[in-house]
Amino acid sequence: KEFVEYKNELLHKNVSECPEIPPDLGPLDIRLLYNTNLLTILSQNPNLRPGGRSRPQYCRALQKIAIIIPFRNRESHLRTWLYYMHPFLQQQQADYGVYVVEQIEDTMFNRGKLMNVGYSIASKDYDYSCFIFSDVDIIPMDGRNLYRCSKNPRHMANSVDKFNFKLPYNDIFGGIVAFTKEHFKKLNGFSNVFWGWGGEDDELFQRVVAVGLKVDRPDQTIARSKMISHKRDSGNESTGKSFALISKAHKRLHKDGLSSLNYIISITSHKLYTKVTVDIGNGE
Ligand code: UD2
Ligand code: MN
Repeated sequence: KEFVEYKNELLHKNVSECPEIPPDLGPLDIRLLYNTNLLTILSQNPNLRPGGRSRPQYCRALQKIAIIIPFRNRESHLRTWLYYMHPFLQQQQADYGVYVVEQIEDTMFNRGKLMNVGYSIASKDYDYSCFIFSDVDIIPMDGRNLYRCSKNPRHMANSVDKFNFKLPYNDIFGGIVAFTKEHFKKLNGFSNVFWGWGGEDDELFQRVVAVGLKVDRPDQTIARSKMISHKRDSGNESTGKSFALISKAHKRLHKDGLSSLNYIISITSHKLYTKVTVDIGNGE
């Protein structure tokens, strides 16, 4: 078996590069009420490898993409995401892996810290060059919306139905963001100190600015996406502390983030994704 894998690797190195723009992409019919189950998704994605990995068979992808999803108690959203996104990413000829980072314990949710954990685990798994940090509840409506990194950090949730396909404010940086490995390291990842809802995304934007980078956004027509409607989760209330934290973002940049990450972890390889289960504490 190992020999077969080794041979496959060698063969794959020799196939030609994939085109920058994959063929046959267009608008998609996304119906979020669709209720599916994991077996259906599995049968519709026969070529997935363990841990929710895939890569194009007949060409070599230009980027290796880790998709990091912060998660707790959103099973039905995750099923919907997997149902749409595995075919979507394969159609885009992506070389990718899906990492669902689940916070156990019913302490306050910490989206930023979960993203950092996902980055650090995925980096050890494969030679990823691009990291896409995505909420579990956003589904793109057009195949031409390439899930890729670009020259600058990219905000990809710039055309969500919930906000009437507009930016609710100029510097919004939530929902889905894509970073090259180099850029994510440069800004020391997300802050780890945002517990509860809100602010971690705005802080990340401040970090991008502080290290002198600019933000790209995809074309707003092509980037149209749906967010599954939901209430605020319990355990993810707003603490009201974000605003004060963000105003000091630049002071924490180098000491709070990837450089100060601590957690207790277990990793399970599911067929549709790699589940990273973490205890990230409660901020004390
Ligand atoms: C906005 C942002 C989101 C984040 C949040 C503030 C957009 C489109 N979205 O979304 O990225 O910045 O505000 O923190 O700008 N989650 C769980 N379980 C929980 C709580 C959260 O799995 O109990 C995960 C899940 O992936 C979810 C994400 O965290 O999609 C963000 O939480 P949200 O969906 O409640 O936040 P929302 O929709 O207000
Ligand atoms: Mn949401």
